[in-house]
This record gives sequence, C-alpha cells and structure tokens, in this order.
Amino acid sequence: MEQQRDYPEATGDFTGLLTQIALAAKIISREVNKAGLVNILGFTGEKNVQGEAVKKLDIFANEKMIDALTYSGHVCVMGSEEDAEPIALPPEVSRGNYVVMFDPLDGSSNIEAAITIGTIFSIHRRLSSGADGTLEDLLQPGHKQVAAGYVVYGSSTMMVYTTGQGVDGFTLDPSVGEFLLSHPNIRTPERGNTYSANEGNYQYWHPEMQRYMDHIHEKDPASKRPYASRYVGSLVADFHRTLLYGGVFLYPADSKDPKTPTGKLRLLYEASPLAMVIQAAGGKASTGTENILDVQPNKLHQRVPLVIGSRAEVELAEEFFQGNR
Ligand code: P6P
Repeated sequence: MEQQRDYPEATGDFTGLLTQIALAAKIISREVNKAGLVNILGFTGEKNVQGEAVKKLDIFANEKMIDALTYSGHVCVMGSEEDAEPIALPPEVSRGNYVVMFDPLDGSSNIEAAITIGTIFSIHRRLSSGADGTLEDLLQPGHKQVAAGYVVYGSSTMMVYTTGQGVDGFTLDPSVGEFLLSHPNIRTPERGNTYSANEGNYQYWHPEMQRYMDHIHEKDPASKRPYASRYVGSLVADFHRTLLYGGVFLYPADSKDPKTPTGKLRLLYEASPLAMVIQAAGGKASTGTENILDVQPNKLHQRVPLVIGSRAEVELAEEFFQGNR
C-alpha cells in the first residue's frame, strides 16, 4: 500500500494482484503445514473428511494459484510449471494487463520429510492486445518483469518480493491470517563463504565448474577458503538462505542427462524471478556467462544454468565459467 501511494498514477491493480497471490499463499501454507497429518486426520486417501478428493500438494497449490489469479481480474494469461501450455482464463471472467508465471510448489518431493519448500512467481505487463494473453506475453526477458518473488513454507511462512526498488519480506502470522512486514529492505551481503550445489554431480559438471569447485575447496585463510557447504535440495530454501546470509547457489549445466544439457532449473518461473529479487537486494544472477535477466526466452519451460547470490561470489564463479581462471 505504501509503494502504491508512491505512484500517483497507480490504479491499485498491482496491489490487488499481489493480494491475490498472498491469499493463495495462505491457503497453500495451511495445507503444507498439515501435510504430515493427512493419514492421521482420517483422510481416506481418496476423499477427506469434507468429502474433497485429497490431491497431491503440488496439484493443490497449482489450483489455488490459478484460481486466485483467474478471479483477480488483473491477469490475461498465466504459465505454470505444472501446465505444459499457457493457461487461458475462462470466457466469463474479466481480464487485466498482467501476465503471471509461477512454480506453485517447488521442491514438493521434499514435503514428506517436512523440508522447506516454496512458491515462486514472476509478473510481467502484457505485450499483446485483445481479450486473451498470448505465449509471447509469457516469453519476455527477466529485465522486463514488473515484480517477482516467492513464498517459503518453512519454520515460518514468508513472502519475499520486489518491484525492482528494494526487497521486502513479510512473515505470515497465522493467528491473524496476515503477512506482516518482518524484513524491510533486505540486502544480500557483498560476499559470503558458503556455497550451495549438488556435489554428487561433480563428475557430470563441465571442467569450468569443476575448476571453480576445486578452487573454493582449497585451503586459503586469507580468502576464507575452503567455503562451507549448505545444500537443502529445495531451491527456495537454498535461495532464501543465500539471499539473507550471502554466499552462492549453483545449478550449472551438466552432462548427466542429454535431455537437459543446460541444467535442471527453469528460466521463466525459477531463475528469472529469483534473479530479479537477488539483483534488487544487491546480489547477482548469471548463467555463468550471461546475466539471467538478459536471457531471451523461446520456450515456456526452458531450462537454464544458474549461478546466484552475493555479487562478489557470482563474479568469482563467472571468472571460471568465462575461462579467465
Ligand atoms: P537435485 C527440487 O526438485 C528442485 O527442482 C529444486 O527445488 C532444487 O534446487 C533442485 O531440484 C535439486 O535438484 O538434482 O540437486 O536433486
């Protein structure tokens, strides 16, 4: 609301859109936080006590995001990690000028172990005119985003987002059902001696990544090496820690699966929104050779190598990826 007041021309549409995303996040948080109880509270596996079909949580989260955005009146097309094609709106609902892409529940394979997971979202203005948005509205480079953020379902539920000017974190107070501003103006430390990568892939990494990893494993107290390793295996958890504490997260290209030569993570609803957040907090996000926000998408679910975190740490890794070390 404060940010809206800073823009006299603001119509309140964006605020309304963000409020809807927050609503979906509250509903998802409630389900995520009782996931372990599904078999205890008498859910029959197929039907729960309300007679509703018990869904996989990522399908549930996807439906809640789609519903909240569909009925916001501010969206003309959506893209989701869970849907192969762009998501059009039903003919009867009113459209708006925003385009939203999201990963409704990233890391959901971790939920049985009660590990932190998250929702990631990216917001663009539409380019097309006419009733329905188009695929081209979704395939915009990251620097065109009007806003981006994520919700982390962990020891607390937090929403972190940016409109490009600074990053703010809001913590859900379940007793009032509201997100309260708990982390105003988050800044990422310039340096951080923590790295986050799946070292089980070492043999599949290209030589530049192997050389970088060998470098940060070397003993050199002056440069605080060896770095400490922290890897949850849940992107939002690993990113959130990196944003707050500093360090670097890497999911580079590897030769593990010929079908995914450019790494596992997706550009439009994972790397690009997190890149906008980290850059607004003073950090950096790169493919290793190119700023993530400059990558021109050509497919809805395209994957991209990701090196993200403290500016100095990303730039150190880039020296290796760009063949300068
Ligand atoms: P790996 C979770 O499945 C996920 O998509 C991200 O949340 C996470 O960063 C990554 O995959 C972990 O992948 O190959 O290290 O298990």
